[in-house]
Amino acid sequence: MTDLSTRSSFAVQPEIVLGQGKPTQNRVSYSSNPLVVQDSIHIDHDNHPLSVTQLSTNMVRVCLGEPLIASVAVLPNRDFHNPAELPNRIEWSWLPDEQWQIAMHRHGQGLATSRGLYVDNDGVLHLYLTLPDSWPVYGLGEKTGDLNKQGKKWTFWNSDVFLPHTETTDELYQSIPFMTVLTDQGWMGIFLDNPGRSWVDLSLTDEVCISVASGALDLYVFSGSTLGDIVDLYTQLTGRPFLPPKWALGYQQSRHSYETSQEVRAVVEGFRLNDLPLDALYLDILHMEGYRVFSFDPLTFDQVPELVADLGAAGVRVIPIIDPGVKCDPDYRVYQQGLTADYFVQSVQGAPWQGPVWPGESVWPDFFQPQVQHWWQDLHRYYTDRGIQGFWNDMNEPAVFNERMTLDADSVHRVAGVSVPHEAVHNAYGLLMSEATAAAIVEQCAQRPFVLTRAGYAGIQRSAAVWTGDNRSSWEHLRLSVPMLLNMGLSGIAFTGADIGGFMDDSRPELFTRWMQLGCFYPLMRNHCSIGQARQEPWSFAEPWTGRVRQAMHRRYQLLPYLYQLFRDAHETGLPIMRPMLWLEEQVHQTENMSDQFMFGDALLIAPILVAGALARSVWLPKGLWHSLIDDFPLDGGQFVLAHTGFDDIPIYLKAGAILPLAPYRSSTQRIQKELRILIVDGADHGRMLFRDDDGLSATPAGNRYARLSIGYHKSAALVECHLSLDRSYFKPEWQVITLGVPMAWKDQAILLNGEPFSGQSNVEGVRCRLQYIRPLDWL
Ligand code: MIG
Repeated sequence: MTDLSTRSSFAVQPEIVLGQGKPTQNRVSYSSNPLVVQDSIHIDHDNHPLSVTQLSTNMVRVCLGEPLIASVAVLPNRDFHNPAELPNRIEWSWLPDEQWQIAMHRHGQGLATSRGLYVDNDGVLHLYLTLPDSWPVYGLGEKTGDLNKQGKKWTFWNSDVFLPHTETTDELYQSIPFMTVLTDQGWMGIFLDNPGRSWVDLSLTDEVCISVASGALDLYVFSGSTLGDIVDLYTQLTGRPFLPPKWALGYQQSRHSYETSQEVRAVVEGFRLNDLPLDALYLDILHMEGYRVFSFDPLTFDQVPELVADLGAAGVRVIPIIDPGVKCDPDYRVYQQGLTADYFVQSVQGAPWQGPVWPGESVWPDFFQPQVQHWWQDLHRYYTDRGIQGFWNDMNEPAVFNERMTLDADSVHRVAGVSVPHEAVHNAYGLLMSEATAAAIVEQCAQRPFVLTRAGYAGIQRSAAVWTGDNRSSWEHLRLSVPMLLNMGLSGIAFTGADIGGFMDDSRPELFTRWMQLGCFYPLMRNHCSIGQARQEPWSFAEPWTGRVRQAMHRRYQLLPYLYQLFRDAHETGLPIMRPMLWLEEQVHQTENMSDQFMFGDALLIAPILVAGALARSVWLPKGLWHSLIDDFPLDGGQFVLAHTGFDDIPIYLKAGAILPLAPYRSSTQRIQKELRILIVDGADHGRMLFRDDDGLSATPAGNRYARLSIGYHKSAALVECHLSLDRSYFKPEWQVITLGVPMAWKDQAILLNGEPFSGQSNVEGVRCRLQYIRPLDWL
């Protein structure tokens, strides 16, 4: 049939499977003929009108039924850019037995199909699509298990799961019903936009069933040549990740809870005494007065502005936790205001819906109303007036200490003047809270926001970083974090991390050290631990462990310019920072479920040690040449290698020929970075890189408002020509020296810099430029 020889073709296979709905399900049949208008198709139906719209060459929307609320995930923008040349026409056709097919066309051939819609006795809508079991599936947000999500039924319902997260755990805090599929002929993406309860059932044989409990079955289907194309399209639709302030890329320390300002000061001092970096310190729920949000306990946290200022001078930001539950207390201003203005979620009877959470009986702001978001945003002045510039949103699934673990299904949100039951919009709650929180920072601090959230929905990447909730101090949870964070990255959320060291249970020296060694490659590097568990500040396990931990933490700071570059790429293109090995699309059968190693950008390969006692592990090296960071030894890729490592480090490989922007170690991103290091990894005869820098704090730079440094090199038998050009006209970076670190192997070669012999010292656009022969491990 179709000519599918090229990788760039759209690839939902046109295979129709008829009549397999469960007996309790009734097929929804469409008897009228479709109305076709330009690039869209409509079919009327009393309950489930169907519309298909081509949004771009690579994107089609199929909506069955009417959405209950305007999407909180999808941006109003309709100007999509296509990453690849792909089919450009959709067509509708009836098939025998009232089945229908939606085809995206390429060379006139049908390529996409569905076999119909069913509704079961509970009113749940199910749509079956063919999907061979051999096509691996990625994404689906925050889920346990391996990288490939095939073979299970996944539920989307934001839940506070305190029990250990295991392979059989399904619902977690985030709901991102978006998956990417590696088909026979390229990549496909499917995004279900429904903020109520939904399911993606991949446990069926050669098909997927997508279901929604309420509202519309609103699907976006993407096609692309690469996995990156799909993530690009999805983040065009739902928004790119926000560009964080530089400080948020530093090391962050948390504990439930640092209980007094004295304790906070002592912890910060511990970092200094132990020569460890720190950029942020969290205040968990015990900072509040009786768990009232927007308060400090006056006995334990007096003189907060001084505390925040002193920590600021030490290069440390203070990040308080904010939960959505507002204590029912007639003498409490937040409760009074919300009550008077009618800002809380209602019960069916019309009074504010009440339930128990940390402060006792509480009520929940109805973030679906813009005026409630504004009010909440304003409340943050309590903190921003005290110098605080970052926030932590917890319990925003929302979590309630009742049997349902959340608000009643029939509690009422008012969305654009219409009453909507909580059940139908539950998963959007945390996203709307985080948006109000991010807006507070932008408005009140006039700088980039940093919000860390536990709950979220598709689009959460626009406003918040995400951590994976209450993990445990166990090797299992160390391992679990890798595929979970990789799939979150493929679901549009670039800024993620798991609690380093583990939240519940006591961490142990070896586990903690291995976790820090991995955690310095989490986009979010945050150590957090529960009340009542053993201390796990980085020095808690004494030598020789602290030294090992220190090395990992220092490395994080040396890598910050490279990491910031990755964050900028994520912000501009949606690309994840942690990438699975199959991202490179080589020998896919080998890498399609590789859950224990990953790429950190495209220049570093990280193979964490995930097993107790292990001093060696096997590592898959993709094609090309790779330099082990431990011994600077070049290895040929396209094979597994056995990497020996002690407790001091984990296997890390640098891609031959790569150029990495690095920095000397600093104890905080707030300490001046006098030098920029440019590391050229041996093994290639040419390379190029563009590095852009800015102050890392003021509102997201657009257009030209960066310093730009471009670096290139060409190597021939006897000569290396390097080119370096710097444009500081829009921003003057704080570094005054650029050190070009070149391979030892270049020692017997003549090196030219911008056409002149380069022996050691030079000057580029008023910035001193030096040459150094180094091994990567000298700088990392
Ligand atoms: O009911 O604020 O996941 O990070 O330390 C538990 C106390 C509430 C859950 C969060 C955790 C936090 C804890 N919170």
